Amino acid sequence: MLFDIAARFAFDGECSDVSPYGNGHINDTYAVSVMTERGRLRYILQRLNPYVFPDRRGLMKNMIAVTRFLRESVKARGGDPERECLRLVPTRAGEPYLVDGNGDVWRATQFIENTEAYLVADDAEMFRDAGRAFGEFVAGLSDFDASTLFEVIPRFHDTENRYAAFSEAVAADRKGRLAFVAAEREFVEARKGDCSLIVRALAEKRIPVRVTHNDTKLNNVLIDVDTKKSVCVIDLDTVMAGSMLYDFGDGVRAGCSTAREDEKDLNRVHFDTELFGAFADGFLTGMGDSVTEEEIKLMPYAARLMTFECGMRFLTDYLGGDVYFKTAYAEHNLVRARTQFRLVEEMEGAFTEMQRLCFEAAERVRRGK
Ligand code: ADP
Ligand code: GN1
Ligand code: MG
Repeated sequence: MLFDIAARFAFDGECSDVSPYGNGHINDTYAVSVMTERGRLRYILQRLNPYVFPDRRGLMKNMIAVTRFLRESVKARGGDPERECLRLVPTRAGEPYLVDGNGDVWRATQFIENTEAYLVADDAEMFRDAGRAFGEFVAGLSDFDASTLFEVIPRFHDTENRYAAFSEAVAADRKGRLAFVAAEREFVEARKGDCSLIVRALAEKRIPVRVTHNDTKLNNVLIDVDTKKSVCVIDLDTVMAGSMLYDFGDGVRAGCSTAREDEKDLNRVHFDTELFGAFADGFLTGMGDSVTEEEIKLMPYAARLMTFECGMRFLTDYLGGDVYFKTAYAEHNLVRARTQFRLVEEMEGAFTEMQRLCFEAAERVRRGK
């Protein structure tokens, strides 16, 4: 069946292998190998998650428009568009993606070789450069008209909305799991007031609406295995109108931990301020001079809030029966929620230092280092 799907894409040769690939929580991702006269070539084949993305046609329209635009931005700055930008491989019928007999949507992209998606950064330099790539991504789309993008997941980073979903999951307690999460529930409820921070700043126009990635975890940028430089921002499913604070905050959430997102031993999970400073520096460097004072001021708050939001989403999914994120075992979402809350606690403790690091990074970038 997978070979039949793969055979419908205009790959450069006969498909010899299709294997599950990567660590994404949402789509079904496969690496496809094909034999060609020049040797083996690889592609990425993905079935888009129908539960998470009801409007997969809108999603693909966004991806097509965004990659087309980014390709030009990469060329304009003298980069290599084949490595620094995703390229969709059309179907043999000439369509940009495939809809199968079940209504499932499949897409294929060129495999960007000699890169890796990291779950944890090797060091601060690697993470600084990931920040640079995510910042450049936002800057590269600054002239893209945000109003032309479909809102693939409505109110995706509207944390008030996420809190409401959490409260509904608590009230429904669909799987009888509420009894196991008293401490986590209390943790979330004590921070209800934080949820308005970014939505309100956007609504009051204190910060600009930008085209943002919205899912800037470290493994959504491919890193060159030799140079350790970030080559290509991937996973464009959630590119929508948003705030740079979402991208900065989510990047910190995912990358400033000393452990993996699903580490069970919380003694290993710490918020690393050195990584935070490096990411802030990289991100602001990548964004260039378009960043505003208010955005800079809110960056440390956004880091805390995006981490809190993600923990709340994992907990909501745990209560709702693991219908959204892929899980490998029954407590997986709870384990993930706990790591996020541990990071939030530590960020609360380190908050003054985070503010200092952000302002220093902004100063450095302003002075051109
Ligand atoms: P998900 O939405 O499920 O996270 P992604 O689009 O992020 O799906 O893809 C999952 C993983 O597949 C990535 O983390 C990365 O390891 C790998 N991947 C995706 N696209 C490519 C590509 N074009 N080249 C190489 N690896 C890729
Ligand atoms: C999901 O798709 P992936 O695995 O890169 C999720 C993000 C979460 C992240 C947590 C569309 O990202 O929002 O922050 O898991 N993506 C979607 O690891 O919900
Ligand atoms: Mg991903």
